[in-house]
Amino acid sequence: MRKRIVIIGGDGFCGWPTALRLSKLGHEITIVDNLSRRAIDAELGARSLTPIRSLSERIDAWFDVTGHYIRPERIDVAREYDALCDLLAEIRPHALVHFGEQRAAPYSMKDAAHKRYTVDNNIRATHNILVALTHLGLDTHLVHLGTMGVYGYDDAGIEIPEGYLPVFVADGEGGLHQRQILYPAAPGSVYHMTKVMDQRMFAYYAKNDRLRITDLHQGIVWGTQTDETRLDERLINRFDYDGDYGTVLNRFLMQAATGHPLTVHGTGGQTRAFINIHDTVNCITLAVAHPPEPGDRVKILNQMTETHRVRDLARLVAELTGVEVALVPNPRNEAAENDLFVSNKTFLDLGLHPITLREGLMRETVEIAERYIDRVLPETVPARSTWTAAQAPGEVSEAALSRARRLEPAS
Ligand code: NAD
Ligand code: USQ
Repeated sequence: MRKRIVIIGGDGFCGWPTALRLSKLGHEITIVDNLSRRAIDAELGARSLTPIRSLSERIDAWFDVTGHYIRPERIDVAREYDALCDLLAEIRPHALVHFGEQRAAPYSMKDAAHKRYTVDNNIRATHNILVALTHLGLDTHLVHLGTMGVYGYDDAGIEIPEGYLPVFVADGEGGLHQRQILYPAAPGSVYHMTKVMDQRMFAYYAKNDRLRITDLHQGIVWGTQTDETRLDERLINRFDYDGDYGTVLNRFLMQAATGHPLTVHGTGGQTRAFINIHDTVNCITLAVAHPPEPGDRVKILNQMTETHRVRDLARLVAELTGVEVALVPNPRNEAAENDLFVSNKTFLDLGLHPITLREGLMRETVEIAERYIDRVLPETVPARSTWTAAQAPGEVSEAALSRARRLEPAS
């Protein structure tokens, strides 16, 4: 069935390749974005490693290459509620995919202004969407990109279920009552905290207004290109590597390409969940095709394919590329070591064939980084945002940097 789909945040790293895939499948796509991510690059003096085109150039290129039209709408969904309502009333979408939030934990922890911006933007964006769908009486399936980070990394010693935890409550008279509760939240940054708050809003609107909601608890995304963004240079996806927005594996792959020592925070004992950008797109396509029924509780799916410890990833990348590993101070207030076991049963049952960390894909990502090496802004690499005054920036020592410079091949 051809669906009308609104993609909020469709100019971003996950949103752009998702918009292209859903458009290729024949759906009618509208991208809503306020281009705040591009503005934040300007604020930080950073930029995507890959030379991304403007949204209108991207959309024209997609039309040239495939004949599919994507409609762009510049709306700030956190602040322009009326414009959002007008658009949704006109389109009456079958599905709305919500990527439109400030998504970097380090950016959210910089200072009071960035904490406030992240909360204001993310909570208002999500609530505006929920209230607009409710008051317009739309039967739209809302698919939200949440995060594995809502569960926290507390070494629970159990497999993390998909959102809900069965608990047994003693009634004091010898009886035990089973309940399903949202898995206890333990966010590790102000950004992650907003995703916890999103969850509560979803639970309320699913119950009170019978909205159909899928919340995807996604792990760390790595890679950059998908089958669709690869079709034309003008469709290239963004690749963040700076200390605020670069996620760990992409940072390591880019650092390897430039001969920069890999910036392992602390001991690198943090275990995290990962997913390649190809599977992000595959999972969202599956989620859009399988909405819950009105009146169902929020459908929570863990969108990840594997877990890895940060220092093991660094070792893998070092073996692949010969780059040095540096243990730097951890700018974050997080457990130094943790294990992580996660269920991703629903996506496997829906037919996902997970793409796991493969040398080929890592090599491809390093090659992309090598191709655009001239665009690297070295001053943006260190992670300087600290969680509290007790942490220090994740900077590589001058000695390790000059050792790495000496090892660089002569050009
Ligand atoms: P991104 O920053 O590249 O994209 C987000 C897009 O949303 C940007 O284009 C931005 O301009 C837009 N946006 C932000 N606030 C908006 C607003 N108020 N109105 C309209 N548009 C707005 O981020 P991404 O990496 O594509 O992540 C997308 C979603 O997936 C986020 O919600 C994030 O929390 C989640 N997620 C990302 C990752 C990851 O590793 N990248 C992992 C897990 C979950
Ligand atoms: N890390 C390093 N070195 C670096 C960068 C990061 O050791 O150079 C470590 C961090 O200390 C952390 C881990 O790697 O322990 C992951 O950091 P990250 O920046 O890759 O991921 P995170 O901040 O958790 O955020 C990213 C996305 C966010 C998403 C989240 C999914 O930016 O939008 O929600 O991944 S998850 O981690 O599963 O919650």
